[in-house]
Amino acid sequence: NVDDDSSRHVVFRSKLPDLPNIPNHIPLHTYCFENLSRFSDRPCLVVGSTGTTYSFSQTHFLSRKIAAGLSTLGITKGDVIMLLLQNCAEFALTFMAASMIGAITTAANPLYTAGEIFKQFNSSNSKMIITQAQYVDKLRDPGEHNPKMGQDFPVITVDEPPEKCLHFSVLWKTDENNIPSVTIDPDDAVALPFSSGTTGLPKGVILTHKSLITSVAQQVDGENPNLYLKQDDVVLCVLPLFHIYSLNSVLLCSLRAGAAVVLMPKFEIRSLLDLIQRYRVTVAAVVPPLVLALAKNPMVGSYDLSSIRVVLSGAAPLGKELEDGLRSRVPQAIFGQGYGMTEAGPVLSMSAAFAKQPLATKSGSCGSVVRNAELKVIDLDTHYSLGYNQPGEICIRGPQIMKGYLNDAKSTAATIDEQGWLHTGDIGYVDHDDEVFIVDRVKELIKFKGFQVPPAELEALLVSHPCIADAAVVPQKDDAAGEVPVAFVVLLNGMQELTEEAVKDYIAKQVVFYKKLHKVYFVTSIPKSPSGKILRKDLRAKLPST
Ligand code: 4UV
Repeated sequence: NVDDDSSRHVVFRSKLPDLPNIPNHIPLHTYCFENLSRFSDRPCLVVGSTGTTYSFSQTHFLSRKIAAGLSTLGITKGDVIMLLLQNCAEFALTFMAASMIGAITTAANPLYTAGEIFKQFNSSNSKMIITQAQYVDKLRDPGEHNPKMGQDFPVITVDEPPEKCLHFSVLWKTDENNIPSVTIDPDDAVALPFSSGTTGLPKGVILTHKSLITSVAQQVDGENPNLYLKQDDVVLCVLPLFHIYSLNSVLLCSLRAGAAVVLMPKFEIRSLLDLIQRYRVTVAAVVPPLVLALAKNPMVGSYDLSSIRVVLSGAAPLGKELEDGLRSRVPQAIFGQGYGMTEAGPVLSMSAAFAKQPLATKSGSCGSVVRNAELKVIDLDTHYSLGYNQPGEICIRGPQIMKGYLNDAKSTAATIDEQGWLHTGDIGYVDHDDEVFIVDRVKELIKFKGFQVPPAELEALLVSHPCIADAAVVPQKDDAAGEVPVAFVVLLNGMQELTEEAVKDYIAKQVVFYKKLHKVYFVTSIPKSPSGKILRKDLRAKLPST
């Protein structure tokens, strides 16, 4: 599976045969609902806590109604709407609805602070927010430069609407036949997740109809799908839909394949186990901290997890010990990893053990590159591509990758090169069995339990403190979270009384829980390259145990 030409261009391809045809010329919703008639009465969205179930035909019908409703409220093609929701049926319905009218969804963590929400809201030029009553207070006092809710943009809640908000039912009052007819180009955006990529602040990642269809097809389509989902599968949706992993590999893949999705608003071990047992979950998409909980929590022993046939872990490195721990709890399940990056559409590689005709895979591998895509590993200095077993930066090319960053041509050009290769900032290698192994990360990004923590965002907040002259944030290894952010801080002359606690508090007030600083080291200067880049490696080397 290696093409080796004279220009030192070593390209790795999937171990599974390419799909002869990916229908990525149609809109995403048409593609996802294409096979609807084969399973229209089967369960599609199952609200775990209440048991409320929407069949595929109901899901399609309600998405159409909401599409008409969004349009009645003034949302038109190219507009962005923001979802600030825990996992719920309304998330899925609204995402599909937006696609139907050519609108774009940007989803954010509902636990974000007002500052974080408005950064994304403004940067994406969102036109409305759909959320839950409990998060509305954060939107009420947006500060001077931000738009005002109710006045500048509507806020819709899926539950009892607080003052100045509309109830979600406004969206399904319109006749579904009133969906405006829009022409959707495969290169039009449909999702706008935010990611800091290899450097800098979070940016809007333009995922088009073509990108997401290609990615879903690479996983679940064809005679020998890489991720074989069947109509009688029950897929666990505990990972947040506002992150691309769950949106793509759980929701969109299940819609396409006709599998049911059991929605869980947030992770809590007892209810998770209860849902797995009650709904006979067959496919569990998880992240390493969830594997840890399943492998170690004594409660697991009292639940029946025998229905699980596939466990897919992704979004952060998974230790072998953890994997073995979970294997002993669910011995019947096939266990493997997926490797994704928001900008990559998102899936780069996935375990071929999940295929319809499964292949043997090694523990620790992130699977084989997805079908109809090219992966190469390049030397960081020479940029030559490397052969088997040689670690370097992983690059990916194919119709699934992002179109680019929203309004940021410079960052786009720094990430996707002229030949169309997306540079991941991950260091890995491909072994002789065409399996991808990730060994390190050269990009700044910190991952706390799979959540993105962009150092540049914390550094900008730190230097906005009146007593701080300079700052750098780097990851420190952590057993429970994988990595946690820690800061190196240079105080302004004469400001020496600023304490570690005060710095931590200052940041904690402005960010979601997983971006909080775990440690602050006061230093006299931040090491930088001649061009002014922070020498993060030098700082990481100063940390205990790394
Ligand atoms: O941009 P992001 O937050 O995106 C993700 C997406 C992950 C997945 C995983 C499986 C899927 O099926 C899927 O649809 C999406 O995490 O963060 C991207 C960075 O996270 C690290 C790596 O540094 C990426 O560049 N990462 C992601 N997956 C893995 C990983 C993994 N399996 N092992 C190690 N690091």
